[in-house]
Amino acid sequence: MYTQGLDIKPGDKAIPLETGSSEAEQRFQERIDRDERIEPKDWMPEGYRKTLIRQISQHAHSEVVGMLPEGNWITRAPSLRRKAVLLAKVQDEAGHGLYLYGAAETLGVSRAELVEQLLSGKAKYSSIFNYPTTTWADIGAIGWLVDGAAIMNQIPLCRCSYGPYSRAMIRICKEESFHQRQGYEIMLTLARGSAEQKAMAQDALDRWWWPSLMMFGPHDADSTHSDQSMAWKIKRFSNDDLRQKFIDATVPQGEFLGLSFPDPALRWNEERQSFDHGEIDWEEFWRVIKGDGLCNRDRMRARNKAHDEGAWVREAAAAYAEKRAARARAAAE
Ligand code: BYC
Repeated sequence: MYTQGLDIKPGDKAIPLETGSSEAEQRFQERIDRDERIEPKDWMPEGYRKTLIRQISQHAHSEVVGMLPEGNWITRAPSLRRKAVLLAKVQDEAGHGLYLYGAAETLGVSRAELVEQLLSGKAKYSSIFNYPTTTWADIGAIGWLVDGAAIMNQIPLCRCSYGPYSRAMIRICKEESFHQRQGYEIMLTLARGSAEQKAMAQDALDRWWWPSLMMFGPHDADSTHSDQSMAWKIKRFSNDDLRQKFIDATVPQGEFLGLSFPDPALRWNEERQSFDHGEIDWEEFWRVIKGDGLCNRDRMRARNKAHDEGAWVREAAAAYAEKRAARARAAAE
């Protein structure tokens, strides 16, 4: 989701609301207001470009780091079918990372620079991937809840004002939808299985519910970027609105599973036609984001190791590309 290299600290209203101070900015905002897509070669305010690089790269990093908790279960999936499906899902996440790095590159930043920001710990990625996957049911809970939250957050991004990001999101959302279903199917199988399997599903829901709600970001009042991102139509809904939509869609799914949610304040509000819920532990949210979650250090170690061990592949690919280019040059002479 983010490059801290851009120096925006939580709590800052760091990028000022554009007030149409220049003619170009005013024309830009008019294009946004008409729901036109902004393309890479179009003029854009520097703040718009930086906001997109921050969000798209944070998103790309999340996809790549997100492969780790699930990758942990590929060798221990309970059947060949489950293993094949999980492998495909984890490969999809790598693909999402690639589309998103590609979209960020259209804004004039290199992939190497973005990856360096992740590996050095400067860049943020989603808080959710700093929690451990301790049982097979966690793979079900991640698909159901984490991919479910991702879809709720990402469907509106298919209408994001920046063309390359919105187009990448269309394909990503289709794949996320398959991911969500495979997770729910695992939960359903466990919930209808033995008492021990049902207990495992309940335990996974207990551990993943609150972190999934944190994926939507801080309360609107504490969200640094929402106002400007909504004015630019990068974001179409606020963090709290999307979180509420996710709760309203997910609670009936949990009830169908016969599981209970770890929130005693969760109840249907007839007047609002929505679920009331308890307060998120924001202290935990900020602690995880700042690098002190259960798995932050492990995740960074694993990504750095993979990067170092992949150096020969990057070198070989660069040498091959150079050889082909030299051959093409020689043929053209
Ligand atoms: N975790 O002003 P706000 C996936 C940061 S991948 C970490 O509201 P914004 C999947 C935020 O960056 C899931 N940091 O920010 C993959 C900001 O810090 P800075 C990733 C968070 O950008 C594999 C500060 O808090 N999805 O689904 O307007 C397998 C203030 O927040 C988080 C995306 O990236 C967090 N949860 O709104 C399965 C979607 N929340 O930058 C699934 C695209 C907030 O000022 N991103 N922060 O230092 C977005 O939609 C938005 O960036 C957010 C945050 C809604 C997440």
